[in-house]
Amino acid sequence: MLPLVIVTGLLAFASCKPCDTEGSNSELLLTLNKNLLRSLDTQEGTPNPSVHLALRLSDYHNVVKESQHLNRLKNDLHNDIQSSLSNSQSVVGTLSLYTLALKSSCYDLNTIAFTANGKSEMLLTHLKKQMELEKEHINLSLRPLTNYYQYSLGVLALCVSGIRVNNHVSNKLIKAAEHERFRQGDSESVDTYAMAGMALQCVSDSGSHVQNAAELNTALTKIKQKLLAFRRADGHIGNEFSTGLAVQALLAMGSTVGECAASMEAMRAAARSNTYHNPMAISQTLPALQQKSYLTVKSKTCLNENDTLVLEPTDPVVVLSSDTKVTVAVEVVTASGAAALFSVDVPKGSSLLEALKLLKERNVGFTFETESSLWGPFLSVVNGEQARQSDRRYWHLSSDDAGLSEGVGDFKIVATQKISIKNTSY
Ligand code: B12
Repeated sequence: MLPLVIVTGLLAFASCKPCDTEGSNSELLLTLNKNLLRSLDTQEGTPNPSVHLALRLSDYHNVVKESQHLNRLKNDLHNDIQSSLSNSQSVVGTLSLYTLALKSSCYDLNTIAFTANGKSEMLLTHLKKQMELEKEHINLSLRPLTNYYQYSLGVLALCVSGIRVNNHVSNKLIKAAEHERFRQGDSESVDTYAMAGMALQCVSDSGSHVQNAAELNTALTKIKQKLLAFRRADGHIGNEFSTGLAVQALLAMGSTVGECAASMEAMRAAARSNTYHNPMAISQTLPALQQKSYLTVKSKTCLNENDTLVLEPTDPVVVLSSDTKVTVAVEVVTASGAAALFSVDVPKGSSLLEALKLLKERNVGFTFETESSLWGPFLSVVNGEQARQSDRRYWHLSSDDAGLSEGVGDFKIVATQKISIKNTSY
């Protein structure tokens, strides 16, 4: 009898192995999904449209929390965009994410309006106008007012909302892809290739771009080749934070899930090691892991949704600061090239932001300011010098000559090291 039990047990174990992997994968996705949902309650400031979009694209929902968040977007984010529009600031990226978020909740976009120059017009009319301004700027300087990532978001948002994108507008994106103008700082921007790929695929699917169909196809092929060429040995495309968008784009452009398997596994491995703790990072990765892309918004019906996503109460996390101290040397290089070096001891595991705060408190001549953004605090002023995005400058963060792949809020100091903060043009 005993051998039979053992054989049966072994068989059960063997046959369950593949489903075990699937089981642990779906558990991982559920954890990411819950973390994203939890971020709605914990994140301060303006509600995040990218988080909303990812929650809405997910297979599992908490309909009550999602509709409460939709209301917050319609109030708080809406007011933010309205005041930027009133100050004639370019908001094409935020406006596009807001559009995608509303559309992902199947909200009637025709009921949303903004006022500018004393005139109230519909959201999509504003988006179209903003895109025209961006396009004019490209005519003048080969660059949009904002960047090609936001320009792509604009094309995507108009397209998934069923608006025919002006040929001149999409042509600028086609040309930029052709001439490899998608850059972030001094390197190519994988995220931008991905967003442009999704935008142009939508335009291609809509069939409205008959005039230049051949050029559109060439651009799509080029973007796909580029994304595949950015693949690293570990499966990530670009870095850990661009892989989600890159996989979304590849799926949208017709790659099979099998072709993206290595990148999917790379993202799962990164998720297991808690790389995606920033809600923004989860929001760009989770759709890809669930084999979706932002293009899915176009056909979203919001019917028969699985409303089973619930948050278990969590014990309050007590973060004990480490007794071990590490030293951070902070080098500041201003626009004129003048360098200054500061140093501070911090508990191991502190964020760079915490280290900079400690340094500031010591009154040794180091000061800094941050601006809030969807990704968290963006370092904008150091020692009184502002690196203005309007002048196409920013404070670039690096360690040992390699650019940090996270900002000041997320980057953790785990060993004694030197961080360079350099006023750089892009
Ligand atoms: C364009 C871009 C930039 C431009 C933005 C200016 C411009 N007008 O073009 C510049 C070159 C300044 C830039 C800088 C940096 N960036 Co950047 N950037 C992007 C990109 C491609 C698009 C951002 C965007 O327009 N979003 C759309 C709008 C609607 O959202 P938004 O939040 O309002 O956008 C603003 C902020 O996101 C802010 N911003 C841009 N990058 C970063 C990075 C961090 C950490 C923060 C807090 C804010 C921030 O600038 C945007 C425009 O005003 C994203 C790609 C992505 N997947 O999101 C990477 C991305 C956000 N950047 C990234 C990084 C790492 C940086 C740097 C830290 C690089 C470095 N080593 O110095 C610095 C920020 C340093 C600082 N001073 O705090 C990572 C963030 C990953 C993470 N886990 O935090 C991303 C995801 C790229 C990647 N795959 O690695 N970036």
